[in-house]
Amino acid sequence: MQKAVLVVMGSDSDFPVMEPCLKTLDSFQIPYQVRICSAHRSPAAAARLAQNAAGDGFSVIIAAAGLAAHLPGVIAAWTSLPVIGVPIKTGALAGQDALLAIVQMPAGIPVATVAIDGAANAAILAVQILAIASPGLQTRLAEHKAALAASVAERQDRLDKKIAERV
Ligand code: RP5
Repeated sequence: MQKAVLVVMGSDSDFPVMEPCLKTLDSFQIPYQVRICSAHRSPAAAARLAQNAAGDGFSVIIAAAGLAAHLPGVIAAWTSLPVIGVPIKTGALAGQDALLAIVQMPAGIPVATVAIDGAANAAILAVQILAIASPGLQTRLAEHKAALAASVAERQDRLDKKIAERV
């Protein structure tokens, strides 16, 4: 598969939160690469990574960072690929700082921001972007939604049983 996702995180300390992102991409059989890169500690490398991403064959970038989380915005500044930002819950403000830093991009440079620690949703959004040009991925996304609907029906069954046991 030609199209792929570049997953960038500000530190290896972000990896535990980002593992569901990789698992979700795996479940859709999406090829990806993971790079550690910091807007503050390695700004030149961050710029290079973003500038080269399209030429390296990537179609979507997921960028995760905590604290004063400039990484997704800096990446978005250096590429025209869609960038999905994941605010990481860490530090004194528990991810609220990262959420606001990532979501409040000035007009002209968007970052599609998911919830604090929303790693799995970042992956699904990336798959949805790739699926625009892939009927196969569209089918897999439809199956994903059907599985979600089935899980709600199972929850209803479990709740019905619990309520019946009470009386
Ligand atoms: C951010 O600072 C990283 O994305 C991470 O969430 C946070 C803390 O990084 P470390 O000090 O653990 O490397 O740049």
